[in-house]
Amino acid sequence: MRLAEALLHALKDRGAEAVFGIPGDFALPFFKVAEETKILPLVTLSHEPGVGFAADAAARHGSTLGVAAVTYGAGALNMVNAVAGAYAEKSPVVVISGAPGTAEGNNGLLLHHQGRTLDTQFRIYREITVAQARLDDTAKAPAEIARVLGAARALSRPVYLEIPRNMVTARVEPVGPDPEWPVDADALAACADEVLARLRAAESPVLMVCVEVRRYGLETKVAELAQRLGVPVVTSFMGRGLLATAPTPPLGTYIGIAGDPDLTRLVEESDGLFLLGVLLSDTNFAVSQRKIDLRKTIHAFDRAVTLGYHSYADIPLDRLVDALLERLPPSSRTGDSRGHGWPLGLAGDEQPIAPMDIARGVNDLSAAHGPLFIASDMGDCLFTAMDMMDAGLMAPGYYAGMGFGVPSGIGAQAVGGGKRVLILVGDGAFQMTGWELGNCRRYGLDPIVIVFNNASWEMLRAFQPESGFNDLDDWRFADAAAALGGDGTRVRTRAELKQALARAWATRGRFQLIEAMIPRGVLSDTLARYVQGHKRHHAPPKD
Ligand code: S1T
Ligand code: MG
Repeated sequence: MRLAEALLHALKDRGAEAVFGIPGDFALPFFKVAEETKILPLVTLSHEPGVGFAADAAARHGSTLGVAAVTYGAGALNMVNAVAGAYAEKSPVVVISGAPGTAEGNNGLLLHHQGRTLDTQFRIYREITVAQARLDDTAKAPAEIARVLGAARALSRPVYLEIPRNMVTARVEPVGPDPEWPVDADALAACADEVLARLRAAESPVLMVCVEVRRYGLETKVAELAQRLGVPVVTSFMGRGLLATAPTPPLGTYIGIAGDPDLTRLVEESDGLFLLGVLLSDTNFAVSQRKIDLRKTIHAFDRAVTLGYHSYADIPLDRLVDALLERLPPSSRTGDSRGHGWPLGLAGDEQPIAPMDIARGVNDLSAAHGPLFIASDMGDCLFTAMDMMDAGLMAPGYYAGMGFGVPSGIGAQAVGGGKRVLILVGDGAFQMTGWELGNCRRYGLDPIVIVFNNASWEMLRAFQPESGFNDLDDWRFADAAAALGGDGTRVRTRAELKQALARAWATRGRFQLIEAMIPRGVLSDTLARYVQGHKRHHAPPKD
């Protein structure tokens, strides 16, 4: 079969659900095969950062591979930030880049889209992907594809494939299965025994879950594990949204000083904290009320399990969870569930809108109609989301890059069987990638988009209130919605917000944009506490 077909079949066999992309002349042959064979649906967007975010979102949403296809140079290099974010947050995005044909570099001319040398792009991507291949050899291509996709799946990080344009239709054998990754069964058994012994010896064990649990598709098993262990479950900040639809959802999200004080105490006073798939990042742990002694935790991450002062290598998370389940009898115990009620009851009055009002309004509708999957950008919208019911949440909670919200929501709905997604985004982030909404109509997508418009880079203002550059202009995003194929409403009061939310929930078939005007300086409670916590940690020394 043709090389591009072999690759597309390999992606589909491994669970990929769509190809997101923007073509260019070096990528036209690949896009032609993708469109004509229909092996995977092709979703084109407007700007490569959006392509990267949408592919990342598809990976996060389906616990599978996401696919981003771009052209050489101008396209691929335009997507670097999104792929770096996927690397940081462990999302297995497969970057497929078109490239000059195998003999095109030989005639002495510089080629368009060439940065420094013809290898520049490959070398840049080597830094932000875990495996790479240039598919320039028909005999080797199938094994190279299996090796690279295998690495994406085993390590749950991005990978890079470059296809010289004359190779797209070259004949190759089909792609075989992923190569095996070594696991020492004895080490796995010893590790599982030791983890259980540690947990049993603890007086107040706690299980914290984070993104790897979702990346490896382990939510159902981990919910079962928590029940059998009989330990309370919390998510990290980055893991927010995990197990949201489990029979016993987590108690809540650990955000140190910014979060629920009881939950913070539970985590920080635990003598058996089991960090399952947890990123040890500043966003997850820097705002601790009391410093957590990480040497006393059990930490499973990146195929290693660390207990105190020693580590087991080559322990995949799924194998660890299986080994723990094998050692524990089923339990009929029902665990502690989210005890703290969600804020409900948005008042329909003439007061201006604060972020918490948006949480209330969303929760009122979620309580009535069932919660939606949430895609959030960085900004106060993400901190506000900590008070929202969700059916899963994705956000750049660690990498903290802006621009993720809108395209990731589009990506999630594109692969989610049409299930509606709620997108939360600040005005600053909307300025970056909000235009991608113009692609919803072509693909029949109808997300609900709430723009937290404070005409401000408000998070930055919170850290540095004296700087005038954080004042943004008022862009009137709602007015642009109709031109982009959706409906837009700008709201200033809680009554208007309530009405707009109800209308958005009731209207299907077009994206619904609610531009919620929030006065500058008004933060969610969580962000206000988070900023205080950070300022305390990073305060300059007193003379
Ligand atoms: N550029 C990109 C791509 N990502 C970033 N996170 C930043 C810059 C820095 C930055 C923040 S927060 C923030 C910026 C510019 C302001 C966000 O403004 P807006 O989207 O309107 O949200 P809000 O007003 O709620 O803050 C971070 C975290 O470093
Ligand atoms: Mg803002």
